[in-house]
Amino acid sequence: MTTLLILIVLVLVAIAIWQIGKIFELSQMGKEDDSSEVANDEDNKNNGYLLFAFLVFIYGITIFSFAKYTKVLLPVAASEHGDEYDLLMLISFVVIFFVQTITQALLHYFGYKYRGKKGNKALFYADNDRLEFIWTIIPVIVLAGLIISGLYYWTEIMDVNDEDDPLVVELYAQQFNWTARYGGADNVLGDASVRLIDIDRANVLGLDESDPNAADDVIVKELHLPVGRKVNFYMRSQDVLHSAYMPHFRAQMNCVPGMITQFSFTPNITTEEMRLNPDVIEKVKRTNLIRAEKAANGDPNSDPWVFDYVLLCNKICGKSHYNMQMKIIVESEEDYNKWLAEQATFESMVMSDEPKDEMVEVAMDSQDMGNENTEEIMEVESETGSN
Ligand SMILES: [Cu+2]
Repeated sequence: MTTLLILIVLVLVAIAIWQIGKIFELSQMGKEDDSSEVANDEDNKNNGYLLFAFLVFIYGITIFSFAKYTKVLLPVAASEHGDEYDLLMLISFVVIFFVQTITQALLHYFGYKYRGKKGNKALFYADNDRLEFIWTIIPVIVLAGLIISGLYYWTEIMDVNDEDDPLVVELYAQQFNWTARYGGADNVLGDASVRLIDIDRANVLGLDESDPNAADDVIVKELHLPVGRKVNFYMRSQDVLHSAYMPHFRAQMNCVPGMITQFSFTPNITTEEMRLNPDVIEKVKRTNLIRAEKAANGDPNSDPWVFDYVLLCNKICGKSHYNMQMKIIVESEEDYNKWLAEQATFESMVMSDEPKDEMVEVAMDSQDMGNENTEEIMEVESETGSN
């Protein structure tokens, strides 16, 4: 409320100043030479120089951004297609950077050179076929190259097929957490539908208990992937649009309620290896410096951070969207198999009468997560006193 009142006061003050200016202008009318309102050569020259000042400003801010912020970019891609993806990005950036640097300089220089001068008359120049040909054909060639190579990589990356015995994983999105499901020993996902979700029986993903493929499915809250093996992801959403975003693997796919979307990639750098990457080491160091400062002030979330791959939600899906994530661990085939063997199957948790504590925990987690975060947000809101 206070903010609104201050804003209204500021607007009223601005209007008052403007009106006073108007009155002053009117009172000066006829007293002096009216031509003071028309730009003269001196004004045009000053504006020409200001163009150069602006040019220096945009080049300066570009250089500054490169120097200061390139370090926050993602480290090297951890998937096989990632290098191609990054190359495409790099080519696009180089082309845009080159063209914009030159055109901005020309634009501002000509703005200065052909500034208004008393007695100068514009040249009537209808057209020039050769010039038009040049500035049409160059963008055509460059854009066609970008688009064709982009299409080539796109079809390659988006081709989800069953070649090379891919690992099958389902990513299940809901407000505000992720659940992963493995096909189990047969590597085939059992049928599932949101209509079959039974929280009391801890069937959180709505697996079809009559489908024999569902029995050995493994449902987990942490995604483990064997390095060097292709993974086919199948995404589902329970409620609203989410997007499974795995930035380190240069992978993203929307999760749409009522349909299954898919993406495929082969992770090629393990978590342990990535932690030794110089860029990652630097990033961890910088982050932990900030965290140490927070710890000194007694702020929350100040524990030292260790790098991990992460699955994020990249569609604003509600209050706790910002914290909708799941840890991804890329490890050797051996470690992966060991981990998977330790996980309980759907059958042992839900379909049999065995104790199903762990599964209930997963269900409880799913229920709680949103609430916890909601409380956090409300706390932050009340602290900052926003309204
Ligand atoms: Cu989401």
